[in-house]
Amino acid sequence: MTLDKKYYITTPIYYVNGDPHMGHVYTTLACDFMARFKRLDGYDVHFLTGTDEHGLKVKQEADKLGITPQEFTDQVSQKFQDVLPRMNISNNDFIRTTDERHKAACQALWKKLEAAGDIYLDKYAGWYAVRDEAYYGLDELTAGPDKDTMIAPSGAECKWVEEESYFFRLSNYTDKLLEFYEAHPEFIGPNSSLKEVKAFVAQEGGLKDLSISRTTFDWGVPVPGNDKHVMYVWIDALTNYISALGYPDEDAPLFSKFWPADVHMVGKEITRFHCVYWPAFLMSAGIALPKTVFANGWWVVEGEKMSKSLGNVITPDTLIERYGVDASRYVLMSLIPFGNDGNFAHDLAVHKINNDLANGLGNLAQRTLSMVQKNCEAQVPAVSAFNDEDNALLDKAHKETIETVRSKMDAFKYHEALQEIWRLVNMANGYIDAQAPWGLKKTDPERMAVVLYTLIETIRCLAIMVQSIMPESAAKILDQLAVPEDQRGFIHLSEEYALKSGTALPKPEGVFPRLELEEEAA
Ligand code: ME8
Repeated sequence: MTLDKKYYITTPIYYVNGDPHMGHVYTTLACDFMARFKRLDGYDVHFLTGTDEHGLKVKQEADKLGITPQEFTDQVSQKFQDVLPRMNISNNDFIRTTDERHKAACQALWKKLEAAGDIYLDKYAGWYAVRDEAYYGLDELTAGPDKDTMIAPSGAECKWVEEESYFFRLSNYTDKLLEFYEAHPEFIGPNSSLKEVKAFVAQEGGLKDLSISRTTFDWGVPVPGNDKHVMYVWIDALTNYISALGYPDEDAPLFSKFWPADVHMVGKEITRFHCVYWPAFLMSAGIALPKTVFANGWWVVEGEKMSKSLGNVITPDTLIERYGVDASRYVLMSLIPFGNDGNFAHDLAVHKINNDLANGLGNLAQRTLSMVQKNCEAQVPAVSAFNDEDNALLDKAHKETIETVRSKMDAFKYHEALQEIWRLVNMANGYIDAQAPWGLKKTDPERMAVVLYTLIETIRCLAIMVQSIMPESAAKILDQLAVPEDQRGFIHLSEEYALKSGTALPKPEGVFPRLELEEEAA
């Protein structure tokens, strides 16, 4: 039997109206953590990210700068692309909504919806927020600074807009969507998002038809057969998940292999688009639905919402300069339970890094490897018999930890997955203190060898498991243990691939430096 080990994961495609910041990096990193984890677990992974480049806002920004929207969007999209290697993101593709492949896919999808009888032309009048690219109902709005302006729940200013518009018959999908959520509770996570989406769809009177074209600007994908209209930015944006796989060619190698997606990772503010509109479009077009949409919560910084005006926006560079790439990755994924909102504060980050990395895993590796270097002729020590304590640690390293971690990852409980790995770090640090190998050199060198072997074998397993979150540091540790590059997958955690006595080990070097809080605060 061949296992169906393939996995398709996507980030939202980010708007090009601002520079990339910690929030964007967070969702992308959550996908990278999973993508790397699945690859190490033997899956064929396709990991997609990209930029969302159409809409009135982009046009307005470009006009302000006196450049074309295409020039503007080329510049900003490049910034999002440049961040990826800096954060060691392992995406397989980067989609831009200005790519020709994407525009063709949007038009093909549109024609499918039209052929299904779900698109009609009418007039739209309503309160529109350019910032959110969305219309709001009067019941959602509060009074603005003047009579022509209202304020959306997001804080965006809304203006009254009247235009001819194509509509999608979203009202046809109320029951179908509710039935779908009932049959597939795993479609939306976490549970708080599921509840919110269900409540929206189950609203009194059911879903209203959705305006899906604009005539007031032309920076978008033209509606097939009516150039006066460009597509609503969300129908355009959502299509990225299939255009990048070669849609409309449903036999394209990527599409036939990877669709439906295993997970669309999104911020919690855009679940409505991903869990209501997107599945309705796909149902209408007769395309399979993604398996899961998982929403991450929102970061605030030192208790405040990140904003340009407050000057508290944390950029990826700030993180990398302060903490280094791997520690930044670790801290973002371990500070808060994934799915919850969180407060990012530098003192919390420094504390976490020092505690878990410098004092935890780093210290364990450094002191063990130095002892091996000094007392075992810089070789993997010879082993005689393991006792119960050795076996308890080794069993956890070889089998038990990865089993729990795998189930936590599949439930998007990243924070608990990491906690489970650190349970093993703590157990190993407890073991080293209890066994006190430094005292055995004179009294029982054979036992010292067994203890040190048990420890470095545990460190080998730890390093294999942390590769998905801290790829560079893990590789350094695995190099220091002379683990062959083709023996670093989760399958190699088993005893069969254990370190071989007599293997020469290079001189160890510390992998996780301790950070100074005072200096950080300054
Ligand atoms: O919404 N905390 O793009 P966008 C956590 N183009 N995550 C954050 C965050 C924060 N403070 N700030 C941003 C769009 N994010 C659309 C998406 S998809 C077909 C189209 C993350 O540039 C989070 O994932 O506004 C959020 O959903 C995304 O960035 C919003 O990016």
